[in-house]
Amino acid sequence: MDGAEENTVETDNKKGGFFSRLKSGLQKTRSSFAGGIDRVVNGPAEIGPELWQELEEVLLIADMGIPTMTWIMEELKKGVATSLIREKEGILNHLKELLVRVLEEVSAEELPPVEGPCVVLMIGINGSGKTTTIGKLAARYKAEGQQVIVAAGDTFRAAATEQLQAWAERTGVTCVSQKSGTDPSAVAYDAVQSAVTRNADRVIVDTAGRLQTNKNLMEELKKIKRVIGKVVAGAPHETLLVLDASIGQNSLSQARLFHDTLNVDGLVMTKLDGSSKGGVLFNITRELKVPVRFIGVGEKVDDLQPFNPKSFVEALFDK
Ligand SMILES: Nc1nc2c(ncn2[C@@H]2O[C@H](COP(=O)(O)OP(=O)(O)O)[C@@H](O)[C@H]2O)c(=O)[nH]1
Ligand SMILES: [Mg+2]
Repeated sequence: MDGAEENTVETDNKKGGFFSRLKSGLQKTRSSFAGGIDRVVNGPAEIGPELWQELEEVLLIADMGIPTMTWIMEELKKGVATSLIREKEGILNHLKELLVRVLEEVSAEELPPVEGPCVVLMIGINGSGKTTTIGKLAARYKAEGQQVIVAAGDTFRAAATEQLQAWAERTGVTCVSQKSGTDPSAVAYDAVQSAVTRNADRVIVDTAGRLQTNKNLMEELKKIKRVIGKVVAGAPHETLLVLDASIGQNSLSQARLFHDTLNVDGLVMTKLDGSSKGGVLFNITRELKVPVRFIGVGEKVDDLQPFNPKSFVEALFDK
């Protein structure tokens, strides 16, 4: 652990258990993945084919995916060949460094300052956690002193609008909505327009998530993007794809579809608390070259955390 990392973890702890919440949120992945690595490294097999095979299995069970698993295994073997890794215990540290490297290669850039409201578009399939994440984000930005407007762009299901309204009420932000069945781009347009008029700092637009293979949905989302861009130049400033970690590798093909059509800027990985397949996060980052911006580790308002590669890997392996 280097100095900077120590510092992060320490600050996290001072901030009232940010790190320990991350740790407990990752419980299932921790026990299958970190626990599995631990068993292999402390098991009877010495460095060699048997040990490598055991490690491969652990990586695959955590849904790391074959390309990422293969890369990690090659790097570990290289580490042994160049004597960077001299004993089994060295494998763990090297593995941690590799995992951080995967995540940091595509780390998120700070958004340049925005003229007028910053517009965030949330996309993803039904049930991935869009509306919940918007509620959590709204609360977070409000606490930072921002004036936030949320837009009920999932007009496909009446319950979706009510759900967002409930979050808005609870967090004390404005919700712009129209009756169910309205063109979602009209709702988005209204919300961004009203943010300009009121000088609001941020607009977060919810969207529908009927099956991603449905071409209409992609067209609908593209239209929302276009319409928003007509109100505020450069908007949406951020398009965030929300993915459910509990579905593991299936979220990669989903992510590809959305990214190909809509050019995703960042990922929100939800339900890490209910998943033992958290390893998928490494594979998606590496395959898509899109950074994870936030992770969801529970259903409560403060169960959304900005993503930090070092803290994430540290929390996965922390005893
Ligand atoms: N355990 C857990 N549940 C979550 C998380 N994020 C969302 N959910 C739940 O997932 C379900 C679907 O979320 P919702 O926001 O309605 O998804 P949407 O259809 O994409 O808008 C709800 O029951 C949420 O409470 C998370 O990080 N952890
Ligand atoms: Mg929703």
